[in-house]
Amino acid sequence: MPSFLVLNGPNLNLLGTRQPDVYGTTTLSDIEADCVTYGTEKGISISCLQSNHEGELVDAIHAAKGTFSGIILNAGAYTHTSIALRDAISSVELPVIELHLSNIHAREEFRHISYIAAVAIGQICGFGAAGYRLAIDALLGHLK
Ligand code: CA2
Repeated sequence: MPSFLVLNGPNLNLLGTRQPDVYGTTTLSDIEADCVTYGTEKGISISCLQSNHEGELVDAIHAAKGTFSGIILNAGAYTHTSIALRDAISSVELPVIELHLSNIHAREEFRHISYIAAVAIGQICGFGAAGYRLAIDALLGHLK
């Protein structure tokens, strides 16, 4: 059975509590529960982790090697800054889908740059919480 890690970065623990106009009203717990439910329907084991700390995200990516078939990563603001996350992804050689709730290309210019994009198999952005299901389908399709 394939197993996916759904990894969320800084401030995403605040989802559903503030800025609903940008990030929607769904909480991270809702999203994580829905990922597990959708994974079960598709025959995928899903584990979820959120951290506000760059090094913990790096550790989670390293630990995913040998445990998970792939990673769905919303790196939050670290997307636009973190060479460490990019290097971690390159080092584990696991398929990674870059995910964002908002359309980062339609927002401030600093969000148009992603250090993750070049080492991800693809990017999903702008579909809100529904993007996580899209990412599960995309990762599953990639592995088949
Ligand atoms: O659109 C996304 O998913 C982002 O990864 C979210 C990040 C942002 O820095 C990226 O550019 C795009 C920010 C997450 C902050 O989440 C909050 C949720 C509720 C209230 C405040 C922040």
